[in-house]
Amino acid sequence: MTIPDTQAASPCALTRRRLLVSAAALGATATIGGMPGRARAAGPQEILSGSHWGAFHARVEDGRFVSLRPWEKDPRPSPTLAGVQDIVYNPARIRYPMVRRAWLEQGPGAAPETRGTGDFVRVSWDKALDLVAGEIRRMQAEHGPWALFGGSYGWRSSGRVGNPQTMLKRLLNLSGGYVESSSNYSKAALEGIMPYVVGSVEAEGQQTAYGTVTENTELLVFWACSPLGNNHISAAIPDHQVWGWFDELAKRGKKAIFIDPVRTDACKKLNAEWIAPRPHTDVAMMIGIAHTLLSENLHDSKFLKDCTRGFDRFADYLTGKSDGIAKSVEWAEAICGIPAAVIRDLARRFAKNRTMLVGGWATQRQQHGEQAPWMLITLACMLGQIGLPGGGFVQRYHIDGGGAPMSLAPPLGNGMSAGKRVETKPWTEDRGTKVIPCARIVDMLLNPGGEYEHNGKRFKYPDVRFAYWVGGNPFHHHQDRNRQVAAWKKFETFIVQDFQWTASARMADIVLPATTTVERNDIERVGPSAGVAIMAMRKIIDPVFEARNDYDIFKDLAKRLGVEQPFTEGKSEMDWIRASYDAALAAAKPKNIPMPDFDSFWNGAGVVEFEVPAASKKWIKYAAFRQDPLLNPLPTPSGKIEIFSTAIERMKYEDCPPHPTWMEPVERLGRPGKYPLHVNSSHPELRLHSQLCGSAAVRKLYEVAGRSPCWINPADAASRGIKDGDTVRVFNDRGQCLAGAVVTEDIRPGVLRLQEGAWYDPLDPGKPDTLCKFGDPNVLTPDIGTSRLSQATSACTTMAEVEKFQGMPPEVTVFTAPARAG
Ligand SMILES: Nc1nc2c(c(=O)[nH]1)N[C@H]1C(S)=C(S)[C@@H](COP(=O)(O)OP(=O)(O)OC[C@H]3O[C@@H](n4cnc5c(=O)[nH]c(N)nc54)[C@H](O)[C@@H]3O)O[C@H]1N2
Ligand SMILES: Nc1nc2c(c(=O)[nH]1)N[C@H]1C(S)=C(S)[C@@H](COP(=O)(O)OP(=O)(O)OC[C@H]3O[C@@H](n4cnc5c(=O)[nH]c(N)nc54)[C@H](O)[C@@H]3O)O[C@H]1N2
Ligand SMILES: [Mo]
Repeated sequence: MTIPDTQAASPCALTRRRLLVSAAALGATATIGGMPGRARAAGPQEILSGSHWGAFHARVEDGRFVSLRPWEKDPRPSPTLAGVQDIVYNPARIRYPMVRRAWLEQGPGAAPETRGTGDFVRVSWDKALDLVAGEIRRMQAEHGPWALFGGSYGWRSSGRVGNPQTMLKRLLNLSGGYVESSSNYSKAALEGIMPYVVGSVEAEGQQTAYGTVTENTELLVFWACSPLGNNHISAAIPDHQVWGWFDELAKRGKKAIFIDPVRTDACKKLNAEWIAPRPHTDVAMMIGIAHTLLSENLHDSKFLKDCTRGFDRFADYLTGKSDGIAKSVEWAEAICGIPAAVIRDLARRFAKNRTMLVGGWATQRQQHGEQAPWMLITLACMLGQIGLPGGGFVQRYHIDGGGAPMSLAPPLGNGMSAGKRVETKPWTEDRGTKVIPCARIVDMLLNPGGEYEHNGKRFKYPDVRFAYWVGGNPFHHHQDRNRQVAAWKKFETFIVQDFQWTASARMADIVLPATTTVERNDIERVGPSAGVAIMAMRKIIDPVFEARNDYDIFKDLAKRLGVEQPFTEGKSEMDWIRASYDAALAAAKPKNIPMPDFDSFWNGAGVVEFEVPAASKKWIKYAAFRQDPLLNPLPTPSGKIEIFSTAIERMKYEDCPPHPTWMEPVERLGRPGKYPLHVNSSHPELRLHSQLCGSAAVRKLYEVAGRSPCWINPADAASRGIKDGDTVRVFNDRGQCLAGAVVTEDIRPGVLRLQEGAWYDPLDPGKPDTLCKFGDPNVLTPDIGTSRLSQATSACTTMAEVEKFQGMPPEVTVFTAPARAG
């Protein structure tokens, strides 16, 4: 075995050498030096590791990660996996610490209009860390903890220990405090409303097992849900079990309906019925179905009486007793565009069959997004099948394999905690809140001291001047890009720590290059819900260029801020990995679940698999509650599912009434407005948000005219003279972007699909209304809260127009480092 020279000097390489000796002495062959599969002789080596896109064997030659192949136990490897290698050696890689020139020469806050122009100066790591630590100290001294934003949201990488967001919080907590963010961009409206309805955030953990549905469900309804496309990835390491489930459903010819403006892969796979209402009108359509159930006496009065509260109030709304408008199928048709007869027929079929309503989350990422999940559950309550095998509702089949049966895998430890908060200055009420809803960040920047409402209370925005972002890409995930670019000028200092030149990194004052997971060690679960295995994510290669591990960066900052000991607790990264595994081991022991000790695990196969008990495969959510709602109440005020909530009624929010309600959004398809087309910014099959967008190998799989694809129905394309493969310009009053036209019958007329996560590539950086050259839908989306209840993102409330781009389209330049930052 040869150890490349670059590694020989590292402590890790020394450990490997020592292990090599002992492994050889024991006569081990395949397992050498913590690198199972490494051949003893010089030459290529293979290392097993994992990522958001799957587990894989990495091939290493002369210290370079040259290729990968999927883990043999992955039943359906994602085509994106190649990107995991491609992003390591990539022209968009951040090579060195960088500082924006004006900031460096003139100080914090100088010439904010040069943010994003790419005018960076390379500095040494020492200098960069001095600047960052100095800024944290200055902010705390001149202002106080309310001036620092550490709520850095984002999906980072897989890995239990290498969580840079926890590290950032720990550093900022130990060194004076900061402003935090709450909830997420994924399902904040659902998380806002569900505690009032079922007493928990609901769409977490084990859902009714796939097998239960296969065996018992007669009619499977996917409502705004893309169960294959969205299961390519996972927060941990995906096991892709859902494909096996779909094979089985297809084999059995399971009856399924997909209600979605897009005909998804899953819909095609099951050869299912496709119903495409106008986007943003699902609540009206569901209410129409509910009206039929009530008027035709198809609802389950016993279930409603025993297990729910407030149906009578909702029934008065359905019939029009409360507001004078009967919510008939004809009323619903006028809103959602689906013929009344079809809506009525759906109601009858739902009631006649064992029906499972499977909700996705796009409909709650819209203005009034609280209503769709609430109404889905209300519909399920009326059908009365909640808690029966294969009936009721589920809101998590499309992510992290939510219906995969839970294995015996014990939970891994989470590495370090966010630590103890030691505030430099007392945080008085006039300084504003300590926690903002994450999607309200731009409102916060534009209105320091401004008041807002959230979940029944009033808050005040703090006066933030500094932000440090790790593991997230706000110039992908946030809405109304141009408003955001303008608001960002408020920051005196914006720091981004990432491994690639995302749009956010380009907007930074200080850029710190981090490693990717293949350049460090970590540990993770395979199959998050099911937890079929625990896997070592072993370091594959040494850091590329001057990239450093997040842990080492934060450790050095902690040292500069005088908090190194409380930050590290004297532990190395490997000590934290061991502690994470040992937590699982400790949980497994009393249950007699077999697991090797850490050293055998790490130096051995690097993967421990777990059994799936038979009972898990038949798991039914809410079964105990249904069986005896008095003995097993839900943690709501009534112990039942609340179709009417007195707690919400007390808030008096006209944008979130006390029972599910149809409310017109600010803009939607089917209502007079300036722009005629709905923009569907659903999640990309072949990326995780903006992650892997930097990979040319993966982009090749979907790019059109060198840009992100824009799906358009043939009718809409023809009336605009757009042909498949054309470069198009999508625009509204908020912004504009280019994209590549895909003319397809798989999208409903009146709807465009521009998948989220396409890198923002401004033609004229920092200028309002500049053209994004690659296809970021968030130049078009509005930055408004769903309601005062949740204050979640309304990304899916967007209308626009599209035209064929005339002239020579500008070159896409976002996939290489800024010219002066090479
Ligand atoms: N229009 C529209 N917008 C949306 C959505 C939508 O449906 N429509 N969806 C929203 C949703 S649900 C979400 S969750 C958000 C997602 O938004 P984000 O989570 O911000 O998106 P990611 O692309 O996953 O960004 C992760 C970033 O972390 C970096 N990173 C990865 N690993 C590491 C690491 O180890 N260390 C460091 N320092 N950095 C690392 C990556 O390079 C990348 O830049 O987007 C939201 N935005
Ligand atoms: N491959 C891949 N998988 C992912 C992600 C990713 O980036 N890539 N992101 C992950 C994350 S963080 C999250 S939060 C989840 C997101 O999970 P979701 O929010 O459920 O995912 P989306 O893809 O935005 O939307 C799901 C489906 O809803 C449809 N839809 C959109 N608007 C409407 C509407 O108004 N009415 C109806 N009936 N249907 C509508 C879309 O066309 C799409 O097919 O996905 C996760 N899975
Ligand atoms: Mo998300």
